Amino acid sequence: GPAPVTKKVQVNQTAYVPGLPKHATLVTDATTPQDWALRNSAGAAVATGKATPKGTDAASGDPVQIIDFSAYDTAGTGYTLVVGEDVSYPFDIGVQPYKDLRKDSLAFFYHQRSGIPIEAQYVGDTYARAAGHLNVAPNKGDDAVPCRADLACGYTLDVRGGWYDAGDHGKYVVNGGISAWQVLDTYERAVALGDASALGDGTLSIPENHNGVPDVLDEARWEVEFLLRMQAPNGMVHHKVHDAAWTGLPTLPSQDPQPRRLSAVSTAATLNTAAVGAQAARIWRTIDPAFSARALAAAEKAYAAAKADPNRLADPNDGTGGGAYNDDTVTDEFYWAAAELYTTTGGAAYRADVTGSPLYKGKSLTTRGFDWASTGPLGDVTLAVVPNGLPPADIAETRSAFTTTADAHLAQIATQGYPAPYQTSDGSYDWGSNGLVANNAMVLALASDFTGQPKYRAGVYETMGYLLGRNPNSYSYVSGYGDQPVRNVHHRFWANQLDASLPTAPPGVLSGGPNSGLQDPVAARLLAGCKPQKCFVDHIEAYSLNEVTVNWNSALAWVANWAAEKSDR
Ligand code: 9MR
Repeated sequence: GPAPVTKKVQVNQTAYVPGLPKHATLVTDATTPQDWALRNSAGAAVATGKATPKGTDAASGDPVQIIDFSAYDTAGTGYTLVVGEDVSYPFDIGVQPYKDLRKDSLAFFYHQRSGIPIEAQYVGDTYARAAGHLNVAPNKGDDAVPCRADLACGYTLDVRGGWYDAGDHGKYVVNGGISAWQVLDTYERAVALGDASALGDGTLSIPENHNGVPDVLDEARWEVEFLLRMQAPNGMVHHKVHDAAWTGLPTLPSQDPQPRRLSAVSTAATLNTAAVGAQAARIWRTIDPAFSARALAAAEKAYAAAKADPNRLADPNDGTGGGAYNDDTVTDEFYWAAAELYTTTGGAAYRADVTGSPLYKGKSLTTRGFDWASTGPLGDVTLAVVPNGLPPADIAETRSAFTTTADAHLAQIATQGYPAPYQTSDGSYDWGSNGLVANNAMVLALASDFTGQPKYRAGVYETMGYLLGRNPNSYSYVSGYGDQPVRNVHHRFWANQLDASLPTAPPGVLSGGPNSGLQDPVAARLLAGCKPQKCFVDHIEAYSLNEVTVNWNSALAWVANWAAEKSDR
């Protein structure tokens, strides 16, 4: 692909929304305010001004000034910002990219489906591929997977289906859970607090788009069914299923020759299935009562099993052929599962577990954000959004925990050169920082829903701007969006960088983003000494920086759907 370009004028490469603040970042050693001009697509200056010096930005190390062109509000395409000889990437003033991204970000999940052919009629010839893991040689099926030899479970499980986690072909209950939950919550939040009319049947290009059920639910159900299949006879749930050994890049799902293996059950996986099973049970209560009942029975059985076996932690060293996804704190998974079960059933025992949890009323919300290992806030979202029988004062307190955290995000953005709501204690950027940033944008969005205050809505689009190009690397971290999008994400099929006959990622896929831990050999070789936000390279082998996963795209999809819904307001 083209050589990477780092601009001096960093913009959201897709669109600034009419009526909202519009900011860009100028990288300059100058200490006096610099003159900028906004040019339209014909090259005429339509606005000018002076940038505001901000000094050296902590997260990027860049000396920056902020350009504020909020006053200009004429919709159009092909605008650029110009400072001296430096010209930004072009951008729109408009809303269409957010409407497109709502669908493209959800389309990712169909591409990631296991156990079903990905058909050209839905994705075009470029992205069509054969089904993976259905026991068609050389592939091994997921229909009768034995446990790892040392576990000696004495049974096999049919765990076909679900979504591949990421660039690999593993399927992990811990991580599948948050991802399915967030896709489902995109719908639940729209029904409860917003507008679900753009999420109906026929809105996505998937096989189920004429079955009378909202497509976003059909897509999530593909994963929920998998989470239910991972349940052992005793109610505990297997942590994950994946290859016995890592495969190389590229490898199509249907060409993966490795044997498949179940890892041990874990309390965390069991609670993920309990949480999502309970959530699915209420969503499908009238749509498909039989599925709803099956999901609830599995969820209740899982929760009881987890309570009886509360410390069965996943093995941190079980990382051969798939990720470990180990997590040594499950207080948050217990809280999340209890919150979902209480919301669905109103049961007194679940209620006691919710209100008795140390995490109750938003106590686990942090400015780092939530992820597959810290799921307490998912329970808070449900309790704050979906009608339930808790005291109104408690629900109000939970909601105010979101606005307090959102205020901290806005305060941070105000200090930054590039708007990335995300704070760790030491300033480091974690593996999957873009997923955390997107989840923090979800907190801003919920604060907007709860209060109606415009500052939170503006913060969501500012954050989208960071993900879509206003960052020190001049990358849109979303494939297919902007003039310099990521093109070489870590993926075994979208491996065009290694094999020109294979595609690049389809539009709407979020790269993991900067990771100051430099946890792969390419990152270690190319980025020693990098400032946190600059620890990034668009390289297919840089799996600790540039992989894609279901949990990061579920965060993107949630926020993109919110942004699309709110863009016309
Ligand atoms: O997203 C996960 C990140 O939080 C962890 O730090 C990292 C190392 O354990 O693993 C990430 O998850 C990967 C998983 O283990 C395997 N599939 C790809 C995932 C994304 O890189």
